[in-house]
Amino acid sequence: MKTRRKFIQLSALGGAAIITNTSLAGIPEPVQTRDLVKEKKYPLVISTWDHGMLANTGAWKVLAASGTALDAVEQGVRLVESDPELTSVGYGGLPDRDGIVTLDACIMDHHGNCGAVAFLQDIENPISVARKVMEKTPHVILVGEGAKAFALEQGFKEKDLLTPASVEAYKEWLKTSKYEPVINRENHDTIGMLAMDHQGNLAGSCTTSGMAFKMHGRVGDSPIIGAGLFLDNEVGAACATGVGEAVIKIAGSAIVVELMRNGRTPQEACKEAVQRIIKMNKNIDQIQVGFLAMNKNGETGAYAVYEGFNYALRSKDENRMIDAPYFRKENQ
Ligand code: SD4
Repeated sequence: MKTRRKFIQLSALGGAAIITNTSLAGIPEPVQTRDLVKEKKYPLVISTWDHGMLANTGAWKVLAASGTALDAVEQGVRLVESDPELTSVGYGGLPDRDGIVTLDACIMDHHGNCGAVAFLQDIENPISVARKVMEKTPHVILVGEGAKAFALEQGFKEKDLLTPASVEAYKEWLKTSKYEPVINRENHDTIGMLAMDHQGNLAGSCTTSGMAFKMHGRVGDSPIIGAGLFLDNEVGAACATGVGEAVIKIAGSAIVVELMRNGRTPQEACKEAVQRIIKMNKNIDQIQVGFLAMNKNGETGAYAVYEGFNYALRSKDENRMIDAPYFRKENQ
């Protein structure tokens, strides 16, 4: 075991230290060089798309006050769920092909506890219901009427989630759609959020109104642990955005975390997961998927099929948007 005195000597070398070994002849030999004093990069929060900036302000309030990553990822995405201007999440989210707003969300903590709701209606903040599922029930996922009844029982208020703008968009869609649900590249903007708190613990959340004008009853990747969100507190965390069907088929976020476990950086892991999606989908022309990841060192990365995916990062030093690398340009 390293003694305190030895540790101080090594630290005094200024970060990069030479670890020595004693040879048979008794002569110390350098055997490796490494950074002993890693700069602490957390607390830290990242989240998908432009609305990630708004979400990060909520999460940062919690993290800066030494709150937990779990509270941060809940409070952060609630702001996006409650914003009527944002048409892909919560209140104001675009409805399904029957004109009904149905919401999917999940949340996960550093112990691997998780909760989710799917096909939830008339409740503004599905992420908070997902957290209650995690904390107050022996289950992981509640759906539809059961999820709503549970939410009401927990004190959530019923609310009409349609806004004048989303009703207008639905009427426009009806004019040309022939009631056909479509998979296309425009159907994205789920908010996925990953945070690491002062303790170095991870948590994640993911919430969406899903693919606009989807079939009634359709559930995407966002509330599915392992698809839309996954984390392992020893390794890192990942979340997904884009066409949920494609993400589910490769267990997307779980794969990204496993790739990081095997030594990939967050960006390399996201890139490899995207490559799998490209390989398995003949109709990739219509499929945008982006992955976002963070490892336990506080390194972050992302990758997407198409140009245009970005994420927001907030730490003590930074508050900015970062463009994700991609395989294809928008006009391809
Ligand atoms: C889904 N992944 O329901 C979601 C859609 C989305 O950004 O908006 N993702 O498939």
